[in-house]
Amino acid sequence: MSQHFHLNTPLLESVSMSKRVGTTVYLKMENCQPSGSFKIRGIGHLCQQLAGQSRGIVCSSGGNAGMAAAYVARRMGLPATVVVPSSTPQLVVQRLQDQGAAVRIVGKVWDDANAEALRLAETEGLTLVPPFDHPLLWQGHASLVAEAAAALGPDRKPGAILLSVGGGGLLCGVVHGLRDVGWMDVPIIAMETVGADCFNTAIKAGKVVTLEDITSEAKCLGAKTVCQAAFDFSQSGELNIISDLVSDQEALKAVCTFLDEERVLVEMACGAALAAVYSGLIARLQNQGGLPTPLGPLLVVVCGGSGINMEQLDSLRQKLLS
Ligand code: PLV
Repeated sequence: MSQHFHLNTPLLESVSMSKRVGTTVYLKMENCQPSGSFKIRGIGHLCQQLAGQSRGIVCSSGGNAGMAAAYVARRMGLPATVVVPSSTPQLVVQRLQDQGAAVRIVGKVWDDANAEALRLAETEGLTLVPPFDHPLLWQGHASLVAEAAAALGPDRKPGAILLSVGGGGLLCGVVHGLRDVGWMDVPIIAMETVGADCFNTAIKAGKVVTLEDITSEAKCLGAKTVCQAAFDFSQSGELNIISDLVSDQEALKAVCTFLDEERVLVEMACGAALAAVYSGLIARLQNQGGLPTPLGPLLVVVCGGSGINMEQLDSLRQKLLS
């Protein structure tokens, strides 16, 4: 049996969120993972499958995939190189280096950093760890649904699952997890910020498209193109995926409210999902018939993120909320 790198995270009931939504809200606390986000589930699994004999790994990242890759590489005794775009906060670069990774800063957005990671994998013979587009990542991420199902018990099922979408790896993993536990009738509410909205744009266009630029401050949602598998799930008719957007301001306010009410600091990438609760989107979807009334328990994936501290939060507040 190979060892797991991820933890079985707590499933917490949020009284204040439940009051706002009018149904019980459960928080799957992926911020508690050793690397600070859910990414370690998929990346741990992928590295176990692909990097056993590797001379080192290379990962392109907005930050959190890199944190997971660096953590896993350290545990496996492998060197890790993480390529991040220049939009990545210095605190993330420092945290990656503290985790033992060599950090390269290349390009303006994740897509530029990814091109460099592909080149390094090729020229240096390193194992490529993609942040969201790989079936082994989805298989690894699926474990969060199985854990939630075990924690809820045999007779309970969510009325909906709320999560954030960057490149779509978390979404694909949750779909796999829903399939594994027989919950394909549970709708998924897939949130992005305006300006990092490759999934929503693809749905509106009826095909995968590449955004011209990332203009949102939620840099960890900032892939210009959603992975094909996530788009295909949205079109398959196998399950109900509701794609919606919040502004950067709403995502940041959600981060602040979550800190006040749950005493947990998360990134704006995570705030995008939390904002669906705080901005009244769930009720709006119910009124429009997109979600049933009454709604069963709402399962929120608190995806977490390491790219935030008080200083970063203050500067985001000054930039977006003043
Ligand atoms: N972040 C990726 C992609 O960035 C990364 O490299 O870390 N919540 C958090 C805290 C995240 O860090 C990410 C992805 C997501 C949500 C979205 O996950 P995805 O990409 O699997 O949809 C460009």
